[in-house]
Amino acid sequence: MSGRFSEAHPFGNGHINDTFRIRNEVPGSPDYVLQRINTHVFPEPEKLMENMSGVISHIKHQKRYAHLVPELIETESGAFFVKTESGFWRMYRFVEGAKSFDRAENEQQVWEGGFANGSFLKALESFPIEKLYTVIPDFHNMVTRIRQFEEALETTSKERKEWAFDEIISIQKKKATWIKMFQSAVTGNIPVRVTHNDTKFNNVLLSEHSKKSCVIDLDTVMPGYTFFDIGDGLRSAVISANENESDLSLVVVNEHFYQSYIDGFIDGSDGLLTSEEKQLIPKSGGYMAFIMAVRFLTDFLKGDIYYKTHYAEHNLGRAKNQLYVSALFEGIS
Ligand code: ADP
Ligand code: GN1
Ligand code: MG
Repeated sequence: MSGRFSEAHPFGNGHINDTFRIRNEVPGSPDYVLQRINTHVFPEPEKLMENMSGVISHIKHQKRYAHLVPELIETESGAFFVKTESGFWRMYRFVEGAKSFDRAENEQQVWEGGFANGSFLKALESFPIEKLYTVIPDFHNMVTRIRQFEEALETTSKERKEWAFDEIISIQKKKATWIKMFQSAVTGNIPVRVTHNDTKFNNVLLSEHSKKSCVIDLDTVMPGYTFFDIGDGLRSAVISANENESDLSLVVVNEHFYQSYIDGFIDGSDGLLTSEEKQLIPKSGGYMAFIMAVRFLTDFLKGDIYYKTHYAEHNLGRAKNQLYVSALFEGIS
């Protein structure tokens, strides 16, 4: 770290952690990003930081991929986090000349997003997967997510159940299809890889330079399947409005973006994907949008305890949006 603290202000649109940009008042010295880890979501932050620092170091040691992850700042005692009364904190160097977008603006951005996420998998091909902790078990397991949804249905208030009536029915109608897809995918011949697991479009800082974007939000890096990362990218990068949009007439799949994301991802992953993994791509966007709907609705039924929300029906609106997106993808797969 270098320079002198000037000011700190809340930054970005993440749903989980508290993020601040730290301005540096010394010209030529970098800004920093300070984050308080959400320990409700991540009850074992030390393990998460061990995963994250290992993954970042592995990628930074490969010249070709060094730009792909942010630099974590070490404390004076050599740790990558600080635990204080106010929480569990970590810091990165601010990535200059790059920006995160909640919604893609053009095909090139979408391709770069796919390329960055595909490159991330390739860069971690040689990472010793057995060293990773599973930070959130069954994170994208549909069976588990449906079970959590059904438990929430049992304990929620009558009022919330009535509010969410249509979305509850939609999930009940489609759950068997997506459980089946999950089970046949994971019992098929697909490799377990080191995956990112949170490849939402705004978790890529798009660079001014092609193929130099940076993947952030590495909290959930753990063993997973490629279709999680492709699907999460598709559901968030190729739709004309993001998951917060409540006017569904604005929610449309851009088919050019769709193909660009896949092309970018495949180019970035540089020969890594097997034909079985490629076969899952057409279902992956629908799968990930549906699992997001289940998770948003579960959180709504539980009283909005997981995701940051800005108004009372926010999670319900996100669930409605993602159910709609999932159905749109089914229409084109
Ligand atoms: P959350 O887990 O809450 O989503 P993120 O790690 O995604 O938190 O960070 C939130 C936002 O902060 C990002 O969308 C991005 O805009 C910004 N951000 C995070 N890390 C950096 C960084 N190293 N450089 C620049 N911006 C960053
Ligand atoms: C959360 O941290 P953020 O906002 O990038 C969530 C993801 C969801 C996403 C939906 C740890 O991601 O799984 O896809 O919200 N992260 C965690 O917007 O639950
Ligand atoms: Mg994020």
